[in-house]
Amino acid sequence: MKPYKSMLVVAMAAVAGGLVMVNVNAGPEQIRFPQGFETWTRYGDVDRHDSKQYRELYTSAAVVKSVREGKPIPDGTVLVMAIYAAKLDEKGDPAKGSDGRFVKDKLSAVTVMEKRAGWGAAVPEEWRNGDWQYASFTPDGQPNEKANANIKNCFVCHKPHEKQDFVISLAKLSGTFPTSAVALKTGANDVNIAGFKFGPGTVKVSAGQAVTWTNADDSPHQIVVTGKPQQTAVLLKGQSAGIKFDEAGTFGYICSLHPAMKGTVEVAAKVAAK
Ligand code: HEC
Ligand SMILES: [Cu+2]
Repeated sequence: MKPYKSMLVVAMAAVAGGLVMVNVNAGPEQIRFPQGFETWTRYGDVDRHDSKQYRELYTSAAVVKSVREGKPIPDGTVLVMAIYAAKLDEKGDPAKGSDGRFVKDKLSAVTVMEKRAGWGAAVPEEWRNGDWQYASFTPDGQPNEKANANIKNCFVCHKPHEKQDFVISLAKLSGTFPTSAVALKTGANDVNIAGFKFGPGTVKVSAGQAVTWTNADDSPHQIVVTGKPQQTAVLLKGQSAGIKFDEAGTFGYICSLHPAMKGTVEVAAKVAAK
């Protein structure tokens, strides 16, 4: 049994046995609902084309100040992501406001990450995120039991962002997020990622050539070739990366962060040199 699970079981057994509940410091139950988060500092927002959501990111003014001064994210930091449904147009696509951004509809969830010295110890090392813990709440501030029962998913998805202390929106927090639009690339082996879509959806190359992906979205993306141990790093806005295809064939790929994003690479056999 995984240590993380077993601690929960011990806690439940303690309750069942009528013993005094001890704080096992194990998981989402340690994180309190961030009451009044709407009045905290909003350091960013995200249009999610894939899930037709609009998200707002909040933390304390002190954390924003400290990170903008180049300091590490402090102990005790609470990051809140409020997830709203996006307003939809007649076609069912997210409507855009006068600023070109999604328009928020109803609040659907409040997710939180909180960092406290020692909290990481209860999390199995394979998916530990430093001293961060995660929790999800319903719009009325109750623990989202279903999401919290699968809390490992939060850790696993944030884990590739280890180099930025597991905070995916760190560039927004630190005020270094690029605000200008990314120039789309037009080479034969180029694929642009814009609006959570790969363009072109099918790219044709010859064996031995590389395909280069460029991320023009605010959200990060990561290419993973299906059934192969080939993937790019997580690409932040404006970043590019290539994958070389040595064998002829048709290869599917997805974005590991948004698995509904799919594309295809058609690799033709190498043409013999004339
Ligand atoms: C499928 C991958 C994925 C999973 C699973 C996931 N997240 Fe995230 N999370 C993201 C991405 C990507 C962002 C950046 C904002 C965006 O693009 O929507 C993010 C941002 C956040 C933020 C804002 C701070 C930051 O890191 O940028 C919080 C808080 C957060 N997630 C909490 C959670 C919680 C709690 C869970 C589990 C209930 C969870 N996340 C599960 C991908 C994921
Ligand atoms: Cu993606």
